[in-house]
Amino acid sequence: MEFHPNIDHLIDEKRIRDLLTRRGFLKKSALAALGSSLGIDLLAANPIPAKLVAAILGAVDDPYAIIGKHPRLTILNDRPWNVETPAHLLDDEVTPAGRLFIRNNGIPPHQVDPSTWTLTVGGESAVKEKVFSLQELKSSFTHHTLRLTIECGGNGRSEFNPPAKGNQWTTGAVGCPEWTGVRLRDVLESAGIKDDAVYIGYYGKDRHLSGDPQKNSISRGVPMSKALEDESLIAWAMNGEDIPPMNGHPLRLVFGGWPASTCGKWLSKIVIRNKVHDGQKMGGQSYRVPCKPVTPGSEVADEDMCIIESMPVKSLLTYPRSGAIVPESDALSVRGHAWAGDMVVAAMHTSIDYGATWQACQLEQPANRMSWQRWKTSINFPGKGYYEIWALATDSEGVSQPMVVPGWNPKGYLNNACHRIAVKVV
Ligand SMILES: Nc1nc2c(c(=O)[nH]1)N[C@H]1C(S)=C(S)[C@@H](COP(=O)(O)O)O[C@H]1N2
Ligand SMILES: [Mo]
Repeated sequence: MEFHPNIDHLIDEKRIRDLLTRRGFLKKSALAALGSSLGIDLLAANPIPAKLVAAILGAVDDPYAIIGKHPRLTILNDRPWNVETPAHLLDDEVTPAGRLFIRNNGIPPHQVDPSTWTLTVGGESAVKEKVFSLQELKSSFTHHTLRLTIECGGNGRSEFNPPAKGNQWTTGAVGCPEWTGVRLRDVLESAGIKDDAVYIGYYGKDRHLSGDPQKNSISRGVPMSKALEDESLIAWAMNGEDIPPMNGHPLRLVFGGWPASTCGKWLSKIVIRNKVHDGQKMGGQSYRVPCKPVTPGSEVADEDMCIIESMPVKSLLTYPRSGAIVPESDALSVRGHAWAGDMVVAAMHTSIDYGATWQACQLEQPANRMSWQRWKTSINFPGKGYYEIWALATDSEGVSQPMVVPGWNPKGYLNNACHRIAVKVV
């Protein structure tokens, strides 16, 4: 049993219908015709019965089949694809392929042939340029499998005021799959790292939205210190299978805890740089925030913007889903995940009185560094009524999530405010 709380970011049937009609996947007239063939007025139905949503999606060019994702993910944009995951669909400890968000900046490569795919390692601070086939990469270096949390720097953008342009991510541009690949460090060292190396940059095989083959959609990177960490991977598998096409098949970089924009998909080249990498979306306002706090709504000069590195502490409440109706007699089991960039999460709390009082939760250790951490608790409500449950994580340096949207910035990055869900106790 569920109700529809207005604090919700969740996609419900109404939002699916709105999305379909607004985005032109399905015209209103087609929806009406489909509805009458199913014996129901779909335009009036609110919510659309869940089992009909699949039928509706099947009746159009199913966007979820095209992108290979769970049909309840939220499509924010289809050119390029930007798709996020409602919090209650992120309940698994290891995020399944169908539930990992998509953040594309350009057009993914159409035909990927792993047998001819190559990775070039070069750049002015590489001793020599090296080219690896996928097979050589797999056979030349030790394999590592790690759970690494990737989160878009713009996750949470929709809550900034004044609003920030860009994909209006709510809470779902995050996931923690299990990645298999080789250490970036091992591969860089095989090419040789010159003493003046300070940064790496990546290039991928997706194309710029304009179609211009000279332009990259994105080409970012990380400082050498991050590149050389044990957990920095060049991965070809996710959850023991090929990486899904929209998430970078056949090869991608994975840096846990940093903006996922550093995790180059459809990876074809890595450059070792003697300066901060200057590829597409490294400069200007992209993936950068004001170096000093600014008044909401200000314009900030490019030279006053700093590159985002390790992401701040954050958590999600993944069970129950917002809108749950709970019997008064039962204690409610609540759970979610928490993560803290390069650090670990040291404590987790929940509140049912808008942050006035907090109760400590059980918190598990990460499976490995930079994996999100499972937290759980049991809540006894003082009586019947409407409640919000707030989740608050604290990192190993004692820094907690803010309860309101923090640090306004022009592009709406780094919103790590507490996640909230609503429940009714009856
Ligand atoms: N080649 C390439 N790599 C890319 C991107 C892209 O558009 N092209 N998007 C980046 C951004 S901004 C993010 S948040 C992550 C998203 O990873 P995902 O789509 O697998 O969730 O990929 C990063 N790597
Ligand atoms: Mo991103």
